[in-house]
Amino acid sequence: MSFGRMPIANGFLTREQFATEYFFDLQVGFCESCGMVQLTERVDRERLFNETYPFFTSTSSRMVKHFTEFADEIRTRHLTSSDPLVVEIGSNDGTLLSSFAKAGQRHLGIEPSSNVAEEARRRGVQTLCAFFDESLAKRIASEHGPADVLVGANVMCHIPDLHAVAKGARVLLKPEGVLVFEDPYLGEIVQKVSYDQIYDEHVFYFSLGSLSRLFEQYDLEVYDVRPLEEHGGSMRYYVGRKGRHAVSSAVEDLRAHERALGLHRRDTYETLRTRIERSRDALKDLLVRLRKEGKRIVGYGATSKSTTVTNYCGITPDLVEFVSDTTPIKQGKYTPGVHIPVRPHGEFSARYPDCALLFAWNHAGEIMAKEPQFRAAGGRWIVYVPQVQILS
Ligand code: DWN
Repeated sequence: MSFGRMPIANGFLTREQFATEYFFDLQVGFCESCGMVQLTERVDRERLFNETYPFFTSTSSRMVKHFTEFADEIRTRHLTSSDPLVVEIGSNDGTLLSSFAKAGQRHLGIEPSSNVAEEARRRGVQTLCAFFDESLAKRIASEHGPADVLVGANVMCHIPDLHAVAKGARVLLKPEGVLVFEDPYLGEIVQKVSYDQIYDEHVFYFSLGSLSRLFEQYDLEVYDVRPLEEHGGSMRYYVGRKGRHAVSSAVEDLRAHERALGLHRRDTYETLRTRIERSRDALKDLLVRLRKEGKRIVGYGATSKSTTVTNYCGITPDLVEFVSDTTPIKQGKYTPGVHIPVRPHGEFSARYPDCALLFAWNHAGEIMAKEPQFRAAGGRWIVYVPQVQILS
């Protein structure tokens, strides 16, 4: 399926940069032989992850709590040897690893965006500014010894060469070591029509079926899975050397669920395409109608995901006045492609709009809990996942 020309999802820019903005064709395809859903054109990784990367995990208090709990799970379930080592791929601002740093446990973060890597170091998290692959895994193993856990949160789906990660995991992990990672789950994307998960950074949209086929090439297997609510519906996968870990019943349950959803069938994605087009039309029609009625609409959360929504649906500044976002590096800039101004949250609360278009819908619980005054002032939330609606 094609979403047309797209800018860099996290390419928030200044007015002076409009003329040189980079665009590419955002297309996603389904491979019938390996079962993977993935982008068919990729953007160079250095364009995406560099010293101006604007996403910091710690901007959401719910995600900070989530990663504290994830760290606790890793510690109790997987770090049972003496003086264990945990390595995180794509460690961002160190939100997950800071738990290990505080506890004085051996850890190492691998983060290619230097600005967020620097933030992690400031928090006391040991961080290497690099992309993870087999040769880096060899280097880490020789300098630090083998790892007990290799972890990735919302990272694996960003890595074009998954084979390099699988090979790296084999090189770096102890024989009983575990690769544990979580990413947005394809089954949720299909069920919720959350097509905004599709953008340049997300090269892959994983299912258990596609990952199992990938890992079996390296004598690795997914031996456990855990569904998560984070990021609109994610899946945590536990991967180890084949035969080293008991395979949980959750794995077979998820296989059955995927068969029932038809994730292995082409027609599932043809139906999804139609549902995405309907969602696009419904959202655009709603915004146009509200504007004709004289309503002010402001976006909430300048997410990467919103770049797909605004550009694919044609949501321009005449429909959405500005987008409120708490991330300083995004404020004062414009959203990619459609160039809606990004403003600090203070501008949202100083003069509430009639409607807030919830681009950060994956943080809906956290956001709505802290915005009771918007509702009290008569403001209404517009959401588009799982369907386009004004919340009553
Ligand atoms: O995979 C990825 C995920 C994990 O994070 C990356 N490729 C990039 C990023 O995706 P995203 O930008 O879609 O993530 P979020 O977490 O949905 O972004 C939320 C945005 O909303 C941030 O810019 C912060 C902002 N925000 C806000 O203004 N007020 C967030 C909260 C919770 C708030 O209360």
